[in-house]
Amino acid sequence: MPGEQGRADDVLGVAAVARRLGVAPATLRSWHRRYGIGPSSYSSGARRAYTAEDVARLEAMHAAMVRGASAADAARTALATGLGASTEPTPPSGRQGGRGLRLPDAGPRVRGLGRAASALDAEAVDAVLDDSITALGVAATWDGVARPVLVAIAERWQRTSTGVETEHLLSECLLRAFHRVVDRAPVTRSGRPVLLAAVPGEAHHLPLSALAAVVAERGVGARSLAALPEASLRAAVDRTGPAAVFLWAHGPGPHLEGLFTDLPRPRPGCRWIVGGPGWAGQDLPGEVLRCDTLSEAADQVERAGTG
Ligand code: B12
Repeated sequence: MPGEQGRADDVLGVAAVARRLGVAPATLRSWHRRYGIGPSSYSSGARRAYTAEDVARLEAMHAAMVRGASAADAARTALATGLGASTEPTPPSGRQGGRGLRLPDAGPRVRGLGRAASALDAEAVDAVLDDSITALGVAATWDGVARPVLVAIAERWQRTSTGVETEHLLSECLLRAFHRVVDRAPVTRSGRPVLLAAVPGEAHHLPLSALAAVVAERGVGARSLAALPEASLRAAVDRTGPAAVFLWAHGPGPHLEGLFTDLPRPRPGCRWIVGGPGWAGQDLPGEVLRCDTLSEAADQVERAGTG
């Protein structure tokens, strides 16, 4: 059959292979440079042209990473076993999550993410996150894959005062992964906008980005604004007239209880929702709903935003 996959003279360019694997072209170039896994007949300066065999090897590497191997281990496995390579990841080399991260009983995705983040391998982190989001969705990726690693990173920092660079790298990759979801998701459900923001001065706003991505997956249009000074938060509520406002607070603060007093009250009514450990013990107005989990918050925001 003409155009059949796998013919010996079939070659693909870097963009086509990247699309097929669901990674960026830059990732493929970097795998080639770093791990020697690329087009078999390549001379410096030429365009990369991948044969079916080259693509099969890359697919084996990608599958091994997704199942928990580090990029380096996955490349070694794919190169060593040749075409038709096993997609089993190389067993972890003793460190369950990379450089002393404690991840007991974690599955391969969590360990893979821990290792990639510890190695500061942003491309591998992106690959694990994108694959997980495609397979499981944002909420399950946040709760079941990303959060365990973040918690382990924080635990290691308390134990050893090391790893802030890992925390920063993983945070940046997570923010980018969530933004990619929001960018790709069309708004399919009409209604008044919802406003997602972190409380003034709050630097920990990853859960807010996760929420924005889950809401986007559900087709609801949201304005996500991270942390705003109080006056800007008031202006944002005033100008968008939202159906719901979700406010995230990680850290506690004396300013939190009073925050609602000065916020405009949009007409028709607005659902006020808060989340995050910062709200614990705060005496909130009766109209404010507190959510403990990402899914609960997403359900509330979705209900208000579509209904
Ligand atoms: C990522 C991170 C950062 C990132 C934040 C990036 C970003 N844009 O958000 C960066 C690198 C910027 C950062 C900086 C700092 N951080 Co920090 N950081 C974290 C870390 C690892 C995760 C934060 C997070 O996203 N938590 C959410 C999830 C992962 O936590 P969780 O417990 O599983 O979540 C619970 C709930 O929040 C809820 N939940 C989870 N997700 C969602 C979503 C929704 C919508 C809802 C409703 C609920 C919900 O469910 C869980 C069960 O209760 C935490 C550790 C931690 N465990 O939280 C430290 C942590 C918050 N940071 C800490 C510190 C000290 C700092 C720094 C001062 C120093 C440092 N380590 O770099 C700076 C200060 C920044 C500042 N200017 O204030 C301390 C705070 C200690 C304290 N009590 O004050 C922590 C607790 C680490 C620790 N163990 O010491 N940090």
